[in-house]
Amino acid sequence: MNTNNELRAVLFDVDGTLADTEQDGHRLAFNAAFKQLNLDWHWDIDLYGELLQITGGKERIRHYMEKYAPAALNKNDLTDWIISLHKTKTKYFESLMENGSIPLRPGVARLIHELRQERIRLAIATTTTMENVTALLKSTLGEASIDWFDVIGAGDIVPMKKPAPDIYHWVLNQLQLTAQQCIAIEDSENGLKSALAANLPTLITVSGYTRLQDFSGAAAVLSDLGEPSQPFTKIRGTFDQQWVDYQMLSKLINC
Ligand code: XBP
Ligand code: MG
Repeated sequence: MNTNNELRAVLFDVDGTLADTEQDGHRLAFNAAFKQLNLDWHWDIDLYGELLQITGGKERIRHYMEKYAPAALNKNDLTDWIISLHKTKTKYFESLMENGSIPLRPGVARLIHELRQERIRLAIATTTTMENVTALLKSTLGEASIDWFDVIGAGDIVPMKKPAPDIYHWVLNQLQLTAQQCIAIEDSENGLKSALAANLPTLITVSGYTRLQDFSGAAAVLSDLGEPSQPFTKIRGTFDQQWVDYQMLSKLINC
């Protein structure tokens, strides 16, 4: 194994990694869209945790219909209907973000600022939509932060969503970097599988819905990125640091 790779870029997942957006963000947005369309669907916390196995909001809606509301599948414009329902959901999610209802997770802002100072390139590789990414960045880091990311790979830009590696391949190609020069930061098993399939070293910070998932192959598994005043809890990995910084990420890509 080559052990002198130089860290050139950090590829951040969004949902569950930058912010814990699923339970009190996306889930509420889905339910608000169902209500607006007079659907008697309600995704409670437990059901949403089950549905999160399917990445992509449109794919998740279709999966829900197949399993719990099959009668609703017999629309002759089903695909367009799902797209329209998802657009409504995205509008609700954007307004939740504009209200500042979901903060960044511990250590995220600190690490982003530090990486910028170290001239390490930043990128995003996410299953959610570009609209949701920009809404979250604007509400937490300010409008200018969108330009801090050299590449933002989001949603339908690729044909196959996580756990397929497509989004990470796309981002690496846009960065013109090799996987060995980068590290992915993820929160879920689907995200880890996607990043590993693209040969990316991957750091996991578990989130509300993912803490019991299988993170085999991760470079390290932590409670979060940590702060000097609020060290992370180490779940798996052999290192002494107590918060994630540029030096720790540089070591992790040479493990
Ligand atoms: C998590 C997802 C997304 C969100 C919902 O994305 O799977 O589908 O749950 O967002 P990430 P959309 O890769 O950032 O963890 O409804 O826009 O898909
Ligand atoms: Mg995620």
